[in-house]
Amino acid sequence: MRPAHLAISTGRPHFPEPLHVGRPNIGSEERLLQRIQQVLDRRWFTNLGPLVQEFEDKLKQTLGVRHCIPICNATIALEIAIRAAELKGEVIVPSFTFIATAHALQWQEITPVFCDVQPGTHNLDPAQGARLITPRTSGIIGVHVWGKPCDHAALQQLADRHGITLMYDAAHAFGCSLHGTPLGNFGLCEVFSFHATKFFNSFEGGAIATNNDELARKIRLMKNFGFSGVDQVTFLGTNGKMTEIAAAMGLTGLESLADTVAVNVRNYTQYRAELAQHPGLEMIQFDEAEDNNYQYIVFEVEEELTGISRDELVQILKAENVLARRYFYPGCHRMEPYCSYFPHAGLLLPHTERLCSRVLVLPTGTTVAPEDIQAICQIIKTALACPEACRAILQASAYSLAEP
Ligand code: T4K
Repeated sequence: MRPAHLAISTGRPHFPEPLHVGRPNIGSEERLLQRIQQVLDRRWFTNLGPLVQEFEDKLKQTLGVRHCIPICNATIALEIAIRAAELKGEVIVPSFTFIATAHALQWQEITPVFCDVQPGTHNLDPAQGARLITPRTSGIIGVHVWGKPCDHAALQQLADRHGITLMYDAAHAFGCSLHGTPLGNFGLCEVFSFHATKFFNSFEGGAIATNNDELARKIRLMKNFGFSGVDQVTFLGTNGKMTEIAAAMGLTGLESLADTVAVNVRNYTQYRAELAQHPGLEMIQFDEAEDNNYQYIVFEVEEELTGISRDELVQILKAENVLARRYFYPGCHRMEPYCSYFPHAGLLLPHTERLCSRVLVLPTGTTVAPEDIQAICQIIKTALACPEACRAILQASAYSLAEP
């Protein structure tokens, strides 16, 4: 059988324009523009303006947490949280995460010690974490990958046993819960990302949620150069402030959060109905008793069953103008500077290595229509129906994973 209808055969992509993972959701453009007009009229653009304060209040209410401090992005938020928590030496983190988690440590000359993940959840494995603790370990940063909560009970127990700090990179996890409690309430603090590609965004942005008043006090100082009064600096600080325009976008997005999640659920359900029964395509599952944001459509591609690799599927989709992603390929431990520091780290990370070669993330969000998903699934099904022919065409053609 030949893949007669695929672009790798015809040269004509199904989608005339690229369909991206991570296309931003906007909410009401009218409300956003009203808020931006107010910002311009007020001529108060940053430095804890009224919209940032309102955003902070709404975030706190949404999460039911004592403090949720808006920051210019989640990477700076992680750096500030790490410094405020006085982490040093070594910190245990997964390698299966966006590079920012590791960089936020290394930037402060703290060594990220890469821990493997559990194959079912894609989250930090507490049992391996326990084996990585040394006298230099000061903390653990769990990452709620895809918004799925880490095994908090086991990680907290581990941290308590060794007298070290537990915090979370909750970049993916706004609007998600564990045992009915919103993420943002666990560990010493949790860091959210409101980057444009997140289901809820403030163009760029992030926030640090904590129930610890003293930590919150330090974070507020640190994100504003350490200023504790006019002309008075009492702390080493940086510029982590969120702008009014970012808060305008965040406030607008919060108003339509439930609608955005509803679209994500619809898309998730459609992908699952179309593809999840296919041997070798395993879709990431969420605990439906919890709140989930369903912002990532994640499949694991098992080549032994599909006959086609994840990377070949990405190439086939790319030819059709569907820009699927291979998050978090190749894993932090295979990127600089970590691969130079720890060239053999992969030996301790078998599940991470396996996931990095199998995970396929497909487009979702409010810009993706049901008919788009139907077409994407049809492309995948066609490719899976004739893997050998697809591979032969790919090998003989110019299609590649390299950037255009
Ligand atoms: N921790 C974790 C676990 C994270 O996942 C992240 C961020 C962070 C920490 C750090 O948070 P921030 O400091 O960024 O707040 C993207 C995002 O840039 C990054 O924020 C996100 N994780 C990561 C998972 O995805 P890339 O390298 O994939 O970005 P890029 O430019 O390739 O964009 C992704 C897709 O989104 C493309 O297909 C294009 C599309 N896109 C992107 C932008 C910016 C749009 O359609 N419109 C846009 O405005 O990292």
